[in-house]
Amino acid sequence: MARKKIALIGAGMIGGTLAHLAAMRELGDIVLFDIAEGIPQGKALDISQCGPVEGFDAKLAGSNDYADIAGADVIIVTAGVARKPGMSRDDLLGINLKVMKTVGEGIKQHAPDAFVICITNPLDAMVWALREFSGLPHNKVVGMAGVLDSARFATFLAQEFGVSVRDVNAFVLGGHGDTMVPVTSYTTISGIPVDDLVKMGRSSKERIDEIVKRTRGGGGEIVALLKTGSAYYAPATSAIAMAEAYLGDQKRILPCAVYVDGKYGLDGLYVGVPTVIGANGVEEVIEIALDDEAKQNFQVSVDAVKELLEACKQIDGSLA
Ligand code: A3D
Repeated sequence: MARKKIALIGAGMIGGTLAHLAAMRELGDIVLFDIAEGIPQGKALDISQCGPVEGFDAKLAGSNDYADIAGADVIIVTAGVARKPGMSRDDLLGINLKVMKTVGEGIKQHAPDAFVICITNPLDAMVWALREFSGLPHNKVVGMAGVLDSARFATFLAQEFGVSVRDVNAFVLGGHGDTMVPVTSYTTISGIPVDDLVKMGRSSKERIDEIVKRTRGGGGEIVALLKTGSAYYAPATSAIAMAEAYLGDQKRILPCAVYVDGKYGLDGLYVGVPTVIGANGVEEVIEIALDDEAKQNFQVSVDAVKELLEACKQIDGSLA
């Protein structure tokens, strides 16, 4: 069987980490694409030289030409800029929207059969725009945020309860950012709901509320520490888990930013919900019952995503 091909659009901090992880796990041969000349080539060469030490078989190539992504099975998009001091949210939106346009057109022309995972921020708007510009089916274009957000939630909960991260199953819904909805009633430790553990006196509502708040601000906490960029190890690992679910037809239920039409009261919006990922991409959106508080929070999140989409449509008339 031919080896799979993974194309990484954007060879920055997350792109480089993705390439390293994908090579170590032998997901396939890897193409790093970027508009910056030399960066994707240099990273590809550097990572390929890990091969003899790690013992992985993966060919890596760097490119500035979209033709080189042809035939990719999975594409992970991190191209764009991060928000810098003095830059408004609309400035960022305008810049990354243009990037999504060129990336979407590149994918449409050269790799229309790929499963595409978008990471570029603002996530819920960019994954929508990328789908629009690429014209790929909705089930083949997803956004990575929920896996990362729930990993952050799980990390903090494992610390709080003094248990292994492996036993924590954390549940996060909604858009990526301040309005995300960590749902404690569906968050369990070895099957025991966190809310029950609180009732058993193993933590308090106040402590869990603090953890929820810290999870919502999880990206910002890392930006404040790094000062020159944003998180990249955990975002890359999270996207690789999604790619593996697709490539291995694993039918994993992962929180992803997907196109929701007819569930959660939505008629066609990209937002974070539990999703079955398998060989057909998004195979199912799972609609769970939400309590009143989660429902309200989810609505706030949905409204924030809708506001971003309106701003995108103002900037690029072709999206209206
Ligand atoms: P960075 O290291 O700056 O890499 C971005 C790369 O994109 C750079 O190498 C640029 O040269 C390249 N680039 C810019 N324009 C284009 C273009 N038109 N075509 C191809 N490549 C281009 O950033 P990063 O890797 O740290 O982060 C990438 C993105 O992920 C940013 O938008 C972050 O905000 C976002 N991010 C999202 C999450 C989520 O959970 C959703 C988490 C962390 C970062």
